[in-house]
Amino acid sequence: MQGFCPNPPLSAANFATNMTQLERNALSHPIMRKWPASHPDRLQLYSLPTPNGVKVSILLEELGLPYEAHRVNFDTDDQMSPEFLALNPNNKIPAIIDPSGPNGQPLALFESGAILIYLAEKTGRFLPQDTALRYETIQWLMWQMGGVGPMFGQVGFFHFFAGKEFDDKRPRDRYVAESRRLLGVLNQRLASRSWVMGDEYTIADIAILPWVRNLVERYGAGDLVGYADFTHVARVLAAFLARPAVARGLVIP
Ligand SMILES: N[C@@H](CCC(=O)N[C@@H](CS)C(=O)NCC(=O)O)C(=O)O
Repeated sequence: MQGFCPNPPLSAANFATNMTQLERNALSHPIMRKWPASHPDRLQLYSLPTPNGVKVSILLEELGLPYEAHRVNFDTDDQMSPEFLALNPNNKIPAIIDPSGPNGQPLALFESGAILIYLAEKTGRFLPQDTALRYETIQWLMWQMGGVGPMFGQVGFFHFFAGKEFDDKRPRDRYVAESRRLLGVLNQRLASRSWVMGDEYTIADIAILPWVRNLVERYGAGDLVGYADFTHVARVLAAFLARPAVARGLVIP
């Protein structure tokens, strides 16, 4: 499997007497050199509490799966290190290694949407079993991945991060308008529902709501996008943030 190498494992944990072959395979990944696994039998998460990162930590907390979280520090460009790039050549968090993936083999995975689907399918939770409802959930998850994440992220750049210094406000305004449009779509969807999929809380909520929180609370773009108009979004975000697993996941790792 690409990314796995035959180098001798470096962690002392490798020499634990009752280690399975599976755990040895997972430990041979280059990323283990920089972030050694204390519990190689557990799912390994490489992340940071950003809106994309917390999607996975929140789902893991909701699932109660045993896992080990490693912090990928952007201040020291950890995401550009050869060890991290061996797991995600796209230099972005979150990424995981599941030592007991499909067919009992380790599975390395990046892209938060793919990780959410994988974990939901592995556990049979937070993704409806019914085929049509399952695709509807994935549809909203993809809506977040293709729309909400990139657009809200650009609002963050042009309003909160370095781009706020730019005199020309046209790029900012373009992303603000698109973000407002997306919030309107979500508001309409939630007008008659408790969660994106109705009564059932799913990975679509776990993908979308951390981005809404970030836009308003971290980027401080609430007034800019007219957040006060989106009362259904605000109601559902409050319900989301009240979940104990969400509160825990938001600060991991
Ligand atoms: N589509 C990706 C986006 C991941 C992403 O943009 N991660 C950001 C943090 S939220 C990151 O790692 N940035 C570091 C960099 O670009 O160097 C996903 O959903 O996993």
